[in-house]
Amino acid sequence: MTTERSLVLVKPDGFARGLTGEVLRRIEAKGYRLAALAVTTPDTDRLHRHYAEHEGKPFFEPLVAFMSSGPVAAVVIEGERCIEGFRALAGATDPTAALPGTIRGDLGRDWGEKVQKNIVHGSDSPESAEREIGIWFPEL
Ligand code: DAT
Ligand code: MG
Repeated sequence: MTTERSLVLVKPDGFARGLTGEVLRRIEAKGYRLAALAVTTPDTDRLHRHYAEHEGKPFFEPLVAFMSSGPVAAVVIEGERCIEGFRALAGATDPTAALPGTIRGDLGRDWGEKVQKNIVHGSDSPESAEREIGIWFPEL
């Protein structure tokens, strides 16, 4: 058994479209537990820390601007290999290329040159998950 935690975000596009429930439904239907849940409009300082690995890339500032444009749902999920499992549920980064059956493939579409709307974020490794959970839920 490898019980893990992962940090999931329902991004401003998904939140504004009322897809938070649908994302949570898929997480729970898979069998992962919700360990923490908060709705917040993140400030740019938090997003610079969250996306530190992408600092300096051409899409970094547009990404931070998009992510701070409205409320997001921040969720800590728990379960057996849930980091890899949620990434599989989310699908490929580009929602047009993401396979049907995935969150991004079923529900996403828009991938502009600057603003990317791919509905969800999910941690990509145990190290990222613990780092990101610390940014969004310092009390955990
Ligand atoms: P993921 O969210 O699938 O983990 P990532 O960590 O590589 O993808 O990138 C974080 C976010 O940045 C991604 O959800 C959307 C945006 N992004 C990534 N690559 C991009 C690119 N080449 N052009 C524009 N935006 C990009
Ligand atoms: Mg990533």
